Amino acid sequence: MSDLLARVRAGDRRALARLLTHVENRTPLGLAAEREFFRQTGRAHLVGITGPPGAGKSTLIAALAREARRLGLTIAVLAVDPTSPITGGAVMGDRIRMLDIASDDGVFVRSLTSRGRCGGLAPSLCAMAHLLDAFGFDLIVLETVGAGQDDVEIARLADTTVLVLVPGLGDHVQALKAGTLEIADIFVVNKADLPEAARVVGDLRSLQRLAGAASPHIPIHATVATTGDGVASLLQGILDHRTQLDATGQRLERLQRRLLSEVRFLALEALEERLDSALAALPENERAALVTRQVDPRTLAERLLKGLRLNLPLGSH
Ligand SMILES: Nc1nc2c(ncn2[C@@H]2O[C@H](COP(=O)(O)OP(=O)(O)OP(=O)(O)O)[C@@H](O)[C@H]2O)c(=O)[nH]1
Ligand SMILES: [Mg+2]
Repeated sequence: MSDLLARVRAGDRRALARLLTHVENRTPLGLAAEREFFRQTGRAHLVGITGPPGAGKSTLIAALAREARRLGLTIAVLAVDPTSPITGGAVMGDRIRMLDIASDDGVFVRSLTSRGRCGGLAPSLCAMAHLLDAFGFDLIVLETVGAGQDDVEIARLADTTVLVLVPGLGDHVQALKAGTLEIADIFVVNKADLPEAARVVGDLRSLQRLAGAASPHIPIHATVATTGDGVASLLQGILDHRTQLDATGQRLERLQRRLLSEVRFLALEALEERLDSALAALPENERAALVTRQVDPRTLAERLLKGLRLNLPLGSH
């Protein structure tokens, strides 16, 4: 089995694909690989692409991959595909297969579904991204649907977070203001071939004006992912952001924050599991005591916590 690790170390892409599955499923080999390859990470630039369902994220990433190859950069994509029939969204692999880069060794694509997964999505994404980083990809792109808090957290796992908006969201730009807009380093207004696109750009501009001079200026790129219009400039924007992070020392700051949130995800997940099994094992008389008001929830919660011994191993060493 460690043969697989050796093949990955030697740059074998098929071995990489297999090892990623081990990492995703958290098999003992996957966990061992996670620990082993971590030291070799830290070179890749992580780009999070998030936005509402059907915004064209996968199409855009495929177009970005093609541009990246033109510049000689290798690129790996981790897509959390909702495989939703409503949005007309196709899985990432299909988007890539439509392009001439499908058989290019410098492009690697993996889709994850949230269905039937073990553990949370974010820790798996982090672990898989680390492996791709260690393998040597220059860019690692994470596609997530920006709908809930989880996605905001996933977006925080990137060096550069790109928020994709599209015309036809109504007052969506306003609605997004609260959570998602703050995480963006770059705005993309995709489907710029549609008539309403200029309005979305305008909305974003006025939102920025309202936010005032104190808040960071966030570049806005208009793209047509289906034709590739504006995509070269978007890639340049992403690379410029990277340069800027390096120049201001923010890259290390973000890296530390990102790794700490990874630690938090893992610890929280283990805690939750532990708590859930303690709850499941709660004797019937204690459950009944709650209902009969002999014990209050707070006291019982304290008792549960006391009972938890927190030396939790997170997989094999
Ligand atoms: N008119 C127009 N259509 C686009 C553009 N980009 C993507 N689309 C179309 O929008 C639909 C959804 O594209 P996807 O790339 O699958 O969108 P997505 O955001 O990845 O979708 P989910 O992963 O399901 O959230 C497809 O039919 C695309 O062809 C664009 O720039 N202009
Ligand atoms: Mg998609």
